Amino acid sequence: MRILADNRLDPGCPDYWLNTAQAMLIGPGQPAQLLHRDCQNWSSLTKMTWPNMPEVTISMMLALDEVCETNGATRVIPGSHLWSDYRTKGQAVDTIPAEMSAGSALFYSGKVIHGGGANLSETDWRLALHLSFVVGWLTPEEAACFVYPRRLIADRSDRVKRLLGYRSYNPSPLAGGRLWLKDFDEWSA
Ligand SMILES: O=C(O)CCC(=O)C(=O)O
Ligand SMILES: [Fe+2]
Repeated sequence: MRILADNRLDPGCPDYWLNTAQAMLIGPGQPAQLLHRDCQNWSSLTKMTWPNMPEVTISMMLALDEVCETNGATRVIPGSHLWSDYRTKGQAVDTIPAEMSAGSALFYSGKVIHGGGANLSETDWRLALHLSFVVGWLTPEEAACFVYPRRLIADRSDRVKRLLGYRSYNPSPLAGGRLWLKDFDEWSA
């Protein structure tokens, strides 16, 4: 994931950060999620830049147990990141299920159409983790620095702290971002 993020997320801007880290569980009988592109969380940018939109967010879906078509595997439309009109939603019939054994992962561009599948089973939960990053010049969906308070991350590296939102934005490719600034010094309360 790190290699992908380093290479794909606006390589001129190394300062990407955590967007979401969630368990994504789909229970028996749950209907399919609407098909969508994750980049449309930042819909103004999508509107302004599509079809030449830079890669601003990438995601990983990690299977914690077997994930199959019947229990709600993520459905994807390969190639939809290249469609000329971002408003084209695609049809269920165009999707394929990303079936995985436990421990496997699906990595996908924020520009590709996808959605959680319907869980058609009677008892089988779809157990997966979702992790996504977003470039440092956009605001993440989750406020990670409140989810992971300072006492939990005190011993972590500066890189991990920055990924979790403990940082000001610094676009310099060399600096790799700084931690929070106050009066232009590192903030260390
Ligand atoms: O649960 C899934 O398979 C996909 C979830 C998803 O795409 C999302 O929440 O953005
Ligand atoms: Fe999504």
